[in-house]
Amino acid sequence: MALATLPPSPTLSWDIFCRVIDNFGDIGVCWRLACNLAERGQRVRLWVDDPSALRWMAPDGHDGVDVSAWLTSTDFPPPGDVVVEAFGCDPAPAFLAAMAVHGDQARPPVWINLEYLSAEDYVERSHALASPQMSGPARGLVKWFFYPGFTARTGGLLREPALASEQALFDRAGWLASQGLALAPDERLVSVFCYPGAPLDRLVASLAADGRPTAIATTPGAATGAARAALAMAGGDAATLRQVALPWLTQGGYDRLLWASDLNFVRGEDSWVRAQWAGRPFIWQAYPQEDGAHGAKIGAFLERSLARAAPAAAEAIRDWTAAWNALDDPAAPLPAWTPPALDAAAAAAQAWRAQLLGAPDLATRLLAFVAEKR
Ligand code: TRH
Repeated sequence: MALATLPPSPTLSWDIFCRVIDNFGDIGVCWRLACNLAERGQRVRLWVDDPSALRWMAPDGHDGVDVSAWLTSTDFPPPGDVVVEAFGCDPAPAFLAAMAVHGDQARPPVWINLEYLSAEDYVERSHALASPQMSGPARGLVKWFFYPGFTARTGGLLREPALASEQALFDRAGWLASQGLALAPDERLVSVFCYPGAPLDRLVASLAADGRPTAIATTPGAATGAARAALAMAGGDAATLRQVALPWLTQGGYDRLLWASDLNFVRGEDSWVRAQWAGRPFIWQAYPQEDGAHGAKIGAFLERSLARAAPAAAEAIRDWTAAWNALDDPAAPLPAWTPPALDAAAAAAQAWRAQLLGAPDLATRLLAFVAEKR
Protein backbone atom coordinates (compact mmCIF):
# COMPACT_ATOMS: atom_id res chain seq x y z
CA MET A 1 0.00 0.00 0.00
CA ALA A 2 1.36 3.46 -0.82
CA LEU A 3 2.05 5.35 2.36
CA ALA A 4 -0.39 8.12 1.46
CA THR A 5 -3.33 5.73 1.45
CA LEU A 6 -2.59 4.17 4.84
CA PRO A 7 -5.18 5.03 7.49
CA PRO A 8 -3.70 7.42 10.11
CA SER A 9 -2.49 5.47 13.15
CA PRO A 10 -3.94 6.36 16.55
CA THR A 11 -1.55 8.40 18.65
CA LEU A 12 0.14 6.03 21.09
CA SER A 13 2.87 6.64 23.65
CA TRP A 14 6.13 4.79 22.99
CA ASP A 15 9.10 4.00 25.23
CA ILE A 16 12.19 3.06 23.22
CA PHE A 17 15.13 1.63 25.18
CA CYS A 18 18.62 1.95 23.72
CA ARG A 19 21.88 0.73 25.24
CA VAL A 20 24.98 2.04 23.46
CA ILE A 21 27.26 -0.98 23.19
CA ASP A 22 29.97 0.43 20.98
CA ASN A 23 30.08 2.51 17.81
CA PHE A 24 27.00 4.48 16.84
CA GLY A 25 24.48 2.18 15.24
CA ASP A 26 22.46 1.46 18.34
CA ILE A 27 21.74 5.12 18.97
CA GLY A 28 21.65 5.87 15.24
CA VAL A 29 18.90 3.33 14.55
CA CYS A 30 16.93 4.17 17.71
CA TRP A 31 17.06 7.88 17.01
CA ARG A 32 15.89 7.35 13.44
CA LEU A 33 13.05 5.07 14.60
CA ALA A 34 11.99 7.60 17.23
CA CYS A 35 11.86 10.40 14.64
CA ASN A 36 10.00 8.19 12.12
CA LEU A 37 7.34 7.48 14.73
CA ALA A 38 7.10 11.10 15.91
CA GLU A 39 6.59 12.19 12.31
CA ARG A 40 3.58 9.88 12.25
CA GLY A 41 2.04 11.61 15.25
CA GLN A 42 3.29 9.18 17.90
CA ARG A 43 4.50 10.37 21.31
CA VAL A 44 8.01 8.99 21.82
CA ARG A 45 10.32 8.75 24.84
CA LEU A 46 13.82 7.54 23.98
CA TRP A 47 15.62 6.09 27.03
CA VAL A 48 19.35 5.88 26.32
CA ASP A 49 22.26 5.15 28.63
CA ASP A 50 24.75 7.24 26.64
CA PRO A 51 23.12 9.91 24.46
CA SER A 52 26.41 11.75 23.80
CA ALA A 53 26.54 10.88 20.07
CA LEU A 54 23.26 12.75 19.56
CA ARG A 55 25.19 15.96 20.14
CA TRP A 56 26.68 15.67 16.63
CA MET A 57 24.24 13.20 15.06
CA ALA A 58 21.13 15.24 15.84
CA PRO A 59 22.13 18.52 17.52
CA ASP A 60 18.66 20.03 16.99
CA GLY A 61 16.79 17.06 18.45
CA HIS A 62 13.22 16.45 17.28
CA ASP A 63 10.04 18.08 18.66
CA GLY A 64 8.19 14.81 19.02
CA VAL A 65 11.01 12.88 20.71
CA ASP A 66 11.81 13.19 24.40
CA VAL A 67 15.34 11.88 25.06
CA SER A 68 15.75 10.70 28.67
CA ALA A 69 18.75 9.35 30.50
CA TRP A 70 18.51 5.65 31.31
CA LEU A 71 20.47 5.25 34.51
CA THR A 72 20.36 2.62 37.21
CA SER A 73 18.88 5.32 39.42
CA THR A 74 16.19 6.36 36.92
CA ASP A 75 12.74 6.50 38.50
CA PHE A 76 10.62 5.60 35.48
CA PRO A 77 7.12 6.98 34.86
CA PRO A 78 4.39 4.44 34.06
CA PRO A 79 5.07 2.60 30.77
CA GLY A 80 3.50 3.82 27.57
CA ASP A 81 1.29 1.90 25.16
CA VAL A 82 4.29 0.39 23.34
CA VAL A 83 7.76 -0.53 24.62
CA VAL A 84 10.55 -1.07 22.11
CA GLU A 85 13.61 -2.92 23.41
CA ALA A 86 16.28 -2.24 20.82
CA PHE A 87 18.72 -5.06 20.06
CA GLY A 88 17.82 -7.04 23.16
CA CYS A 89 19.02 -4.37 25.59
CA ASP A 90 16.93 -5.60 28.57
CA PRO A 91 14.91 -2.68 29.98
CA ALA A 92 15.20 -1.99 33.71
CA PRO A 93 13.52 -4.68 35.88
CA ALA A 94 11.47 -1.99 37.65
CA PHE A 95 10.13 -0.85 34.31
CA LEU A 96 9.32 -4.43 33.27
CA ALA A 97 7.50 -4.97 36.56
CA ALA A 98 5.46 -1.83 35.94
CA MET A 99 4.60 -3.17 32.47
CA ALA A 100 3.38 -6.40 34.01
CA VAL A 101 0.98 -4.68 36.37
CA HIS A 102 0.31 -1.92 33.82
CA GLY A 103 -1.32 0.24 36.43
CA ASP A 104 -4.61 1.80 35.42
CA GLN A 105 -4.22 0.79 31.79
CA ALA A 106 -6.77 -1.66 30.44
CA ARG A 107 -4.06 -3.70 28.80
CA PRO A 108 -0.28 -4.18 29.13
CA PRO A 109 2.00 -2.35 26.70
CA VAL A 110 2.86 -4.09 23.44
CA TRP A 111 6.48 -5.15 23.98
CA ILE A 112 8.68 -5.21 20.86
CA ASN A 113 12.20 -6.54 20.62
CA LEU A 114 13.75 -4.75 17.64
CA GLU A 115 16.43 -6.99 16.16
CA TYR A 116 19.48 -6.31 13.98
CA LEU A 117 19.03 -6.11 10.22
CA SER A 118 20.00 -9.05 8.04
CA ALA A 119 19.15 -10.42 4.58
CA GLU A 120 19.52 -14.01 5.80
CA ASP A 121 16.64 -16.48 5.52
CA TYR A 122 16.26 -16.95 9.30
CA VAL A 123 14.86 -13.41 9.52
CA GLU A 124 11.57 -14.35 7.81
CA ARG A 125 11.23 -17.40 10.07
CA SER A 126 11.88 -15.35 13.23
CA HIS A 127 10.02 -12.15 12.47
CA ALA A 128 6.81 -11.51 14.48
CA LEU A 129 7.32 -14.53 16.77
CA ALA A 130 6.02 -14.28 20.33
CA SER A 131 8.11 -14.92 23.41
CA PRO A 132 5.85 -15.40 26.46
CA GLN A 133 7.74 -14.45 29.63
CA MET A 134 7.43 -17.32 32.11
CA SER A 135 9.42 -15.82 34.97
CA GLY A 136 11.06 -12.67 36.30
CA PRO A 137 9.59 -9.18 36.63
CA ALA A 138 7.92 -9.44 33.19
CA ARG A 139 6.19 -12.76 33.99
CA GLY A 140 2.93 -13.02 32.10
CA LEU A 141 3.91 -10.53 29.41
CA VAL A 142 4.60 -11.42 25.78
CA LYS A 143 7.66 -10.04 24.01
CA TRP A 144 7.33 -9.84 20.20
CA PHE A 145 10.39 -10.21 17.96
CA PHE A 146 10.47 -7.65 15.17
CA TYR A 147 13.14 -8.23 12.53
CA PRO A 148 14.01 -5.53 10.01
CA GLY A 149 14.51 -7.01 6.57
CA PHE A 150 14.35 -6.79 2.80
CA THR A 151 11.16 -8.76 2.09
CA ALA A 152 7.43 -8.54 2.69
CA ARG A 153 7.61 -11.16 5.46
CA THR A 154 9.98 -9.07 7.60
CA GLY A 155 9.79 -5.75 9.43
CA GLY A 156 11.15 -3.81 6.45
CA LEU A 157 13.64 -0.93 6.49
CA LEU A 158 13.57 2.45 8.23
CA ARG A 159 12.66 5.12 5.67
CA GLU A 160 11.23 8.50 6.57
CA PRO A 161 8.35 9.82 4.39
CA ALA A 162 10.31 12.92 3.32
CA LEU A 163 13.32 11.01 1.96
CA ALA A 164 12.41 10.98 -1.73
CA SER A 165 11.39 14.66 -1.77
CA GLU A 166 14.58 15.70 0.03
CA GLN A 167 16.66 13.74 -2.47
CA ALA A 168 14.81 15.36 -5.38
CA LEU A 169 15.67 18.81 -3.99
CA PHE A 170 19.32 18.00 -3.31
CA ASP A 171 21.77 20.57 -4.74
CA ARG A 172 24.97 18.51 -4.97
CA ALA A 173 27.33 21.31 -5.96
CA GLY A 174 25.88 23.67 -3.39
CA TRP A 175 26.12 21.14 -0.60
CA LEU A 176 29.67 20.13 -1.51
CA ALA A 177 30.73 23.77 -1.52
CA SER A 178 29.13 24.23 1.90
CA GLN A 179 31.33 21.40 3.22
CA GLY A 180 34.54 22.70 1.66
CA LEU A 181 34.37 19.75 -0.72
CA ALA A 182 34.17 21.60 -4.06
CA LEU A 183 35.41 19.13 -6.70
CA ALA A 184 37.56 19.67 -9.77
CA PRO A 185 35.58 19.10 -13.02
CA ASP A 186 36.29 15.37 -13.44
CA GLU A 187 37.25 14.57 -9.85
CA ARG A 188 35.73 11.43 -8.30
CA LEU A 189 34.35 11.69 -4.78
CA VAL A 190 34.72 8.57 -2.62
CA SER A 191 33.36 8.55 0.96
CA VAL A 192 34.77 6.21 3.59
CA PHE A 193 33.18 5.25 6.92
CA CYS A 194 34.84 2.04 8.08
CA TYR A 195 36.04 -0.08 11.00
CA PRO A 196 39.73 -0.45 11.88
CA GLY A 197 41.31 -2.94 9.51
CA ALA A 198 39.55 -1.89 6.32
CA PRO A 199 42.20 -2.14 3.56
CA LEU A 200 42.56 1.55 2.72
CA ASP A 201 45.94 0.74 1.19
CA ARG A 202 44.24 -1.38 -1.46
CA LEU A 203 41.64 1.32 -2.11
CA VAL A 204 44.34 4.02 -2.45
CA ALA A 205 46.39 1.82 -4.78
CA SER A 206 43.36 1.06 -6.95
CA LEU A 207 42.16 4.67 -7.20
CA ALA A 208 45.71 5.90 -7.89
CA ALA A 209 46.33 3.28 -10.58
CA ASP A 210 43.83 4.62 -13.07
CA GLY A 211 45.17 8.14 -12.69
CA ARG A 212 41.82 9.88 -12.31
CA PRO A 213 41.71 12.77 -9.81
CA THR A 214 39.90 11.60 -6.69
CA ALA A 215 38.85 13.19 -3.41
CA ILE A 216 38.59 10.69 -0.56
CA ALA A 217 36.23 12.07 2.09
CA THR A 218 36.88 10.26 5.34
CA THR A 219 34.81 10.25 8.52
CA PRO A 220 36.46 10.76 11.90
CA GLY A 221 38.15 7.75 13.51
CA ALA A 222 39.39 4.67 11.67
CA ALA A 223 38.65 6.00 8.17
CA THR A 224 40.59 9.23 8.54
CA GLY A 225 43.55 7.58 10.24
CA ALA A 226 43.82 4.66 7.82
CA ALA A 227 43.44 6.85 4.71
CA ARG A 228 46.08 9.27 5.96
CA ALA A 229 48.51 6.40 6.55
CA ALA A 230 47.77 4.76 3.21
CA LEU A 231 48.27 8.02 1.29
CA ALA A 232 51.52 8.73 3.12
CA MET A 233 52.74 5.22 2.30
CA ALA A 234 51.75 5.60 -1.36
CA GLY A 235 53.53 8.94 -1.61
CA GLY A 236 54.01 10.11 -5.20
CA ASP A 237 52.15 7.10 -6.58
CA ALA A 238 48.96 8.64 -5.23
CA ALA A 239 49.56 12.14 -6.56
CA THR A 240 46.09 12.26 -8.17
CA LEU A 241 44.38 11.56 -4.84
CA ARG A 242 43.54 13.94 -2.01
CA GLN A 243 41.98 13.32 1.38
CA VAL A 244 39.28 15.48 2.92
CA ALA A 245 39.06 14.61 6.61
CA LEU A 246 35.49 15.40 7.66
CA PRO A 247 34.08 16.17 11.10
CA TRP A 248 31.19 14.08 12.39
CA LEU A 249 28.19 15.21 10.34
CA THR A 250 24.55 15.20 11.41
CA GLN A 251 22.56 12.20 10.16
CA GLY A 252 21.10 14.50 7.49
CA GLY A 253 24.54 15.75 6.56
CA TYR A 254 25.92 12.23 6.31
CA ASP A 255 23.00 11.30 4.05
CA ARG A 256 24.00 14.17 1.73
CA LEU A 257 27.58 12.96 1.64
CA LEU A 258 26.26 9.57 0.51
CA TRP A 259 24.02 11.19 -2.11
CA ALA A 260 26.88 13.37 -3.43
CA SER A 261 29.56 10.68 -3.70
CA ASP A 262 30.48 8.57 -6.71
CA LEU A 263 31.29 5.64 -4.42
CA ASN A 264 30.48 5.07 -0.74
CA PHE A 265 32.16 2.75 1.73
CA VAL A 266 29.76 2.21 4.65
CA ARG A 267 29.64 -0.05 7.68
CA GLY A 268 27.43 -1.59 10.37
CA GLU A 269 23.69 -1.22 9.97
CA ASP A 270 22.29 2.29 9.69
CA SER A 271 24.83 3.77 7.24
CA TRP A 272 24.45 0.53 5.24
CA VAL A 273 20.71 1.21 4.89
CA ARG A 274 21.28 4.89 4.16
CA ALA A 275 23.70 3.95 1.35
CA GLN A 276 20.93 1.83 -0.18
CA TRP A 277 18.52 4.78 -0.07
CA ALA A 278 21.25 6.98 -1.61
CA GLY A 279 21.17 4.82 -4.74
CA ARG A 280 24.87 5.40 -5.34
CA PRO A 281 27.52 2.65 -5.70
CA PHE A 282 28.47 1.37 -2.25
CA ILE A 283 30.60 -1.26 -0.55
CA TRP A 284 29.48 -2.46 2.89
CA GLN A 285 31.77 -3.51 5.75
CA ALA A 286 29.76 -5.64 8.15
CA TYR A 287 30.29 -5.32 11.89
CA PRO A 288 33.04 -7.93 12.35
CA GLN A 289 31.93 -10.90 14.46
CA GLU A 290 34.41 -13.22 16.18
CA ASP A 291 32.76 -16.35 14.86
CA GLY A 292 32.81 -15.05 11.28
CA ALA A 293 29.01 -14.92 11.18
CA HIS A 294 29.30 -11.62 9.30
CA GLY A 295 30.44 -13.62 6.26
CA ALA A 296 27.04 -15.30 5.94
CA LYS A 297 25.32 -11.96 6.53
CA ILE A 298 27.33 -10.39 3.69
CA GLY A 299 26.70 -13.30 1.32
CA ALA A 300 22.95 -13.23 1.92
CA PHE A 301 22.78 -9.51 1.27
CA LEU A 302 24.80 -9.65 -1.95
CA GLU A 303 22.64 -12.57 -3.13
CA ARG A 304 19.51 -10.45 -2.78
CA SER A 305 20.81 -7.03 -3.77
CA LEU A 306 22.76 -8.16 -6.84
CA ALA A 307 20.20 -10.67 -8.16
CA ARG A 308 19.27 -8.38 -11.07
CA ALA A 309 22.55 -6.50 -11.44
CA ALA A 310 24.58 -6.62 -14.65
CA PRO A 311 27.25 -9.35 -14.27
CA ALA A 312 30.19 -6.94 -14.48
CA ALA A 313 28.76 -4.71 -11.76
CA ALA A 314 27.88 -7.70 -9.58
CA GLU A 315 31.39 -9.10 -9.92
CA ALA A 316 33.06 -5.79 -9.05
CA ILE A 317 30.84 -5.29 -5.99
CA ARG A 318 31.38 -8.88 -4.83
CA ASP A 319 35.17 -8.59 -5.26
CA TRP A 320 35.37 -5.30 -3.41
CA THR A 321 33.04 -6.45 -0.64
CA ALA A 322 35.17 -9.53 -0.05
CA ALA A 323 38.33 -7.40 0.03
CA TRP A 324 36.76 -4.77 2.26
CA ASN A 325 35.70 -7.43 4.79
CA ALA A 326 39.04 -9.31 4.70
CA LEU A 327 37.34 -12.29 3.08
CA ASP A 328 39.61 -12.53 0.02
CA ASP A 329 43.24 -13.05 -0.89
CA PRO A 330 44.86 -9.68 -0.06
CA ALA A 331 47.12 -10.09 -3.09
CA ALA A 332 44.18 -10.52 -5.45
CA PRO A 333 43.82 -7.69 -7.99
CA LEU A 334 40.65 -5.62 -7.63
CA PRO A 335 38.52 -4.21 -10.46
CA ALA A 336 39.25 -0.52 -11.14
CA TRP A 337 36.52 2.03 -10.47
CA THR A 338 36.57 3.38 -14.02
CA PRO A 339 33.67 5.56 -15.24
CA PRO A 340 31.95 2.55 -16.90
CA ALA A 341 32.42 0.47 -13.73
CA LEU A 342 30.95 3.24 -11.58
CA ASP A 343 28.06 3.70 -14.02
CA ALA A 344 27.28 -0.03 -13.94
CA ALA A 345 27.45 -0.10 -10.13
CA ALA A 346 25.24 3.00 -9.98
CA ALA A 347 22.65 1.32 -12.23
CA ALA A 348 22.64 -1.70 -9.91
CA ALA A 349 22.28 0.55 -6.84
CA GLN A 350 19.41 2.50 -8.43
CA ALA A 351 17.58 -0.69 -9.42
CA TRP A 352 17.94 -2.13 -5.89
CA ARG A 353 16.75 1.16 -4.37
CA ALA A 354 13.71 1.22 -6.67
CA GLN A 355 12.87 -2.33 -5.62
CA LEU A 356 13.07 -1.38 -1.93
CA LEU A 357 11.09 1.85 -2.38
CA GLY A 358 8.13 -0.19 -3.58
CA ALA A 359 7.61 -1.72 -0.12
CA PRO A 360 6.17 -0.14 3.05
CA ASP A 361 8.83 1.17 5.45
CA LEU A 362 9.59 -0.27 8.89
CA ALA A 363 7.66 2.30 10.93
CA THR A 364 4.54 1.70 8.82
CA ARG A 365 4.82 -2.06 9.36
CA LEU A 366 5.55 -1.60 13.06
CA LEU A 367 2.48 0.62 13.56
CA ALA A 368 0.30 -1.97 11.84
CA PHE A 369 1.87 -4.78 13.91
CA VAL A 370 1.25 -2.90 17.17
CA ALA A 371 -2.35 -2.13 16.17
CA GLU A 372 -2.88 -5.85 15.59
CA LYS A 373 -1.32 -6.90 18.92
CA ARG A 374 -3.03 -4.31 21.12
O1 TRH B 1 28.75 3.02 14.03
P1 TRH B 1 28.35 1.70 13.45
O2 TRH B 1 29.44 0.73 13.22
O3 TRH B 1 27.28 1.03 14.42
C1 TRH B 1 27.34 -0.37 14.71
C2 TRH B 1 26.35 -1.10 13.84
O4 TRH B 1 25.08 -0.50 13.97
C3 TRH B 1 26.25 -2.55 14.26
O5 TRH B 1 25.20 -3.19 13.57
C4 TRH B 1 26.00 -2.64 15.75
O6 TRH B 1 26.04 -3.98 16.14
C5 TRH B 1 27.06 -1.87 16.50
O7 TRH B 1 27.03 -0.50 16.07
C6 TRH B 1 26.81 -1.93 17.98
O8 TRH B 1 27.61 1.92 12.08
P2 TRH B 1 26.15 2.39 11.71
O9 TRH B 1 25.17 1.32 12.02
O10 TRH B 1 26.21 2.89 10.32
O11 TRH B 1 25.84 3.63 12.69
C7 TRH B 1 26.48 4.85 12.48
C8 TRH B 1 25.48 5.97 12.73
O12 TRH B 1 26.14 7.24 12.72
C9 TRH B 1 24.43 6.04 11.65
O13 TRH B 1 23.18 6.40 12.21
C10 TRH B 1 24.93 7.14 10.74
C11 TRH B 1 25.52 8.09 11.75
N1 TRH B 1 26.54 9.00 11.26
C12 TRH B 1 26.29 10.36 11.37
O14 TRH B 1 25.20 10.77 11.81
N2 TRH B 1 27.26 11.24 10.96
C13 TRH B 1 28.46 10.81 10.45
O15 TRH B 1 29.31 11.66 10.12
C14 TRH B 1 28.69 9.39 10.33
C15 TRH B 1 29.96 8.89 9.75
C16 TRH B 1 27.71 8.50 10.75
